[in-house]
Amino acid sequence: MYYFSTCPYCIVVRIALWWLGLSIPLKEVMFDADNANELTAGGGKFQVPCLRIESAHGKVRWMYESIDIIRYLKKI
Ligand SMILES: N[C@@H](CCC(=O)N[C@@H](CS)C(=O)NCC(=O)O)C(=O)O
Repeated sequence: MYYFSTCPYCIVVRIALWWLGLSIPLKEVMFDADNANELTAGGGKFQVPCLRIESAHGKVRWMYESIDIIRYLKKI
């Protein structure tokens, strides 16, 4: 998940991750230009939180809204 530490929406999702006992790779975008470029190029805009979801078949989806991300995480 792409995030930056002072983003309140990211904080909510990170609390949900903790609550759900999930551990996923976190990519910081405020100080890491490579991560920021990856997010903008892949997802289409610079907005966090953004969850990059890769299916077993290799299909990639970029999910932006915090509420949608939390709903998705609760189901996995
Ligand atoms: N409705 C979105 C709002 C996300 C949002 O506003 N994120 C801010 C950071 S807190 C953002 O990425 N802004 C773009 C920027 O800083 O350029 C959500 O719930 O995820």
